[in-house]
Amino acid sequence: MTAAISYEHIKTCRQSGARLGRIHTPHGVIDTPIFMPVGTLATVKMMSPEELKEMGAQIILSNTYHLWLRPGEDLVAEAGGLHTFMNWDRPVLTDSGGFQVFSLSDLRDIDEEGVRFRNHISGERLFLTPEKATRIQQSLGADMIMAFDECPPYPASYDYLRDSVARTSRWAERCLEAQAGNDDRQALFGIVQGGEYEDLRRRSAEDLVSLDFPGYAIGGLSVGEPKAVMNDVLEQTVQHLPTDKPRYLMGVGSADALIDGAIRGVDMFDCVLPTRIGRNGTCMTSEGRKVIRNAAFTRDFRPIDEACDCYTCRNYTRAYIRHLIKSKESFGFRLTSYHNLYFLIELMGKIRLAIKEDRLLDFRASFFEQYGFNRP
Ligand code: PRF
Ligand code: ZN
Repeated sequence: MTAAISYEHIKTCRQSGARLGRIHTPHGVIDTPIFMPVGTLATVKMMSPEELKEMGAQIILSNTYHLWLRPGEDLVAEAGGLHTFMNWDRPVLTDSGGFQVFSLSDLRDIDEEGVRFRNHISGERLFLTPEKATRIQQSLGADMIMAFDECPPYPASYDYLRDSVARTSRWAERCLEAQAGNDDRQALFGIVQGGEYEDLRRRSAEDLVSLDFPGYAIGGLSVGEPKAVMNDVLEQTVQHLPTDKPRYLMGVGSADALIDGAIRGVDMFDCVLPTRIGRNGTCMTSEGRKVIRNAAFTRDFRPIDEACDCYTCRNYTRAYIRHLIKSKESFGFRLTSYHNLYFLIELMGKIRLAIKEDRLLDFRASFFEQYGFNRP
């Protein structure tokens, strides 16, 4: 059996401990640490695959939960899989649906077998299990797929989290069984949970590592806990993960958290943040976030970020983009989404260069200074 992916470690930053590497996948190689734009419904909202390539996106993420409900995994498989269906020939990762069931559906009911809930579109009763989530992801055909986990709300009690971690470990084992024979085509990641408790995180990581996944995700963070808690949990969780497999911090995409995650040894990140706040008229810039809808920009004929050389910043002004966004013109949403994604992709490139040159802590200090510590 050959593995679908492999992690190639290039070097560790002598100043910060961050890792520079590459992940080899069936659809090509990605440089790590990396940010993955989110294409929930087999499209990164407002962006064509050509635009994503132009801005330097190397991999995108999509969602099992949404594609299962619409258009259905069988249709995607009939099209030839997610890559062909959406005309994206670079790597893809799918999330398992665990998190989306908890955040989107109501009336969910968890037991050992799986999660019963109502479809957030039609109200229909549905049931998702580790086996089903794995099979759906096999039909979708992403390069990297995720185990079906429970992401408990924050805060949750120690007793609840302890039982939840144990169940997530049993579910991870069932996902691996459902994945048997498919390992050479898709890499299944285990997801570490355990809330803010050090011993539970450790137990979760050790359970999953003993099952020998080709990659590990860190879930249950960025769910409302203070940033310092996230960084502490990350720091200690990563210690229990193998150094020869990729580590993926799920649902994290603010500029400061990407830097702080990389410093703690994370290789992969994803988040809807850049596209979501972009459609809302907010831009990430080298000077912190700018709410481009604000009246202050009415007559501002400078680019969104004077330090940015993206398509949006080379061609359009704050005043024009503000006008488009206020008029709800889709071109405005496209321009802000493009800029925000470009900003994070460029940031990851700068992080990788700083790791290569052993100066990621210096980079962090100057970035935070310019960005404004309290304006992540
Ligand atoms: N589990 C899964 N997907 C996720 C999360 C998780 O805990 C998170 C938490 N930030 C985002 N996406 N399966
Ligand atoms: Zn720009």
